[in-house]
Amino acid sequence: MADLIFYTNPQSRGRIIRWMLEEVGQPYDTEIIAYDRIKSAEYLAVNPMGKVPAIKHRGRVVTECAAICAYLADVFPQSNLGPRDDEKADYYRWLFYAAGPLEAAVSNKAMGWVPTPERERMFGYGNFDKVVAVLDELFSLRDYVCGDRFTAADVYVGSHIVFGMQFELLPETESFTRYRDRLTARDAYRRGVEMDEKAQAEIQPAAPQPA
Ligand SMILES: N[C@@H](CCC(=O)N[C@@H](CS)C(=O)NCC(=O)O)C(=O)O
Repeated sequence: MADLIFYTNPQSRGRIIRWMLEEVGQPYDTEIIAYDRIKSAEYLAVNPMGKVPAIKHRGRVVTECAAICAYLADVFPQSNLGPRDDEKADYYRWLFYAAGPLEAAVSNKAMGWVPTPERERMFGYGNFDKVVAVLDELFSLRDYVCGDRFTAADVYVGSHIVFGMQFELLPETESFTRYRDRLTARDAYRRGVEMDEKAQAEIQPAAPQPA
């Protein structure tokens, strides 16, 4: 048994962590949590939020995709996915920006909750268009979050861009499209997608075809 356990459901944000784990390249065991088991006492003992993903490493649990990405980059420095000193400002800035303002802006927009201009100051993201414009400018100026090198911040920020475009929650700007194509061409990304598709097929075998 590996000392790293990955709790996930293939149709969840666990796809972010699957990708990260494949980038890291260390052995891990996967425990698929079906949605009808997600609030079981057994899984609540791992994550009291009853949400996936989570990891357990050497007996310690980490939840929250952004934290898991940063943690894995940290504890496996040989993966070279953590920030160098001169990359730390961008790395932490955009990692937290994606976990806070970006995630809130996208999910509020998806629900149709748009703050009035007078209320924007209360919302950490201001308004959705501003969030998109800031990120669009960032990726017009650089290939990766920290400049010219892929880091764990790209797994997390990039997942928001890739899945946001896939679910039509973010616009297909030129810079987002280039960034998405660069990320989804990575071997680890592709392996992760294949593994999750296989896991999904095992949970939900294809319906028999009519004769
Ligand atoms: N803030 C968490 C969000 C996790 C989350 O919302 N996971 C969803 C799947 S994408 C979930 O487990 N939903 C099941 C439920 O809430 O019952 C993270 O970044 O990991």
